[in-house]
Amino acid sequence: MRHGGGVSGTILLLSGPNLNLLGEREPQIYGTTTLADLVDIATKSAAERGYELEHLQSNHEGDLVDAIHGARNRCDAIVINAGAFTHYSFALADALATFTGVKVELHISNPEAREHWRHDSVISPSMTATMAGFGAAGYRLAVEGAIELLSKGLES
Ligand code: CA2
Repeated sequence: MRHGGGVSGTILLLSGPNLNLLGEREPQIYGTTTLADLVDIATKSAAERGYELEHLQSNHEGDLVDAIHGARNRCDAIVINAGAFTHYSFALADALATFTGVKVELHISNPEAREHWRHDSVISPSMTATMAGFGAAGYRLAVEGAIELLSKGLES
């Protein structure tokens, strides 16, 4: 989607349940960075490449579904850390399947290297790409990767 004012497009960053508590607990897994810091990293990564970034965090599945619907035909890419919804939300998987832009699944940790129940992502089949295990840097890399895919016309 082309935007006015010299902006190349819009990326929607979505954060799922409990991510609002980042920086407060489990620093050995998730680091000491807060969600506000991560959003800042992603916003700067997008701005450096001419994109604007919107962010929504919610602990409620339906809010995230509504945000995905609202991004259809409006945003160019979705970067989503769906938190634990990654592992069981078929509603998010279905919603993401309706979004035809670039979709990047993002995780701070590497779920594949953790408990067995984290190994399955039910949203992955709806996604263009996955970025996992890079900690806070993943927020920069996921945005960079989404824009790289957009530049190659690799929307799904
Ligand atoms: O590594 C990731 O980014 C995850 O998506 C984080 C989710 C987890 O359920 C996924 O398996 C992997 C959980 C986020 C919980 O965030 C917390 C924040 C502060 C303290 C405790 C948990």
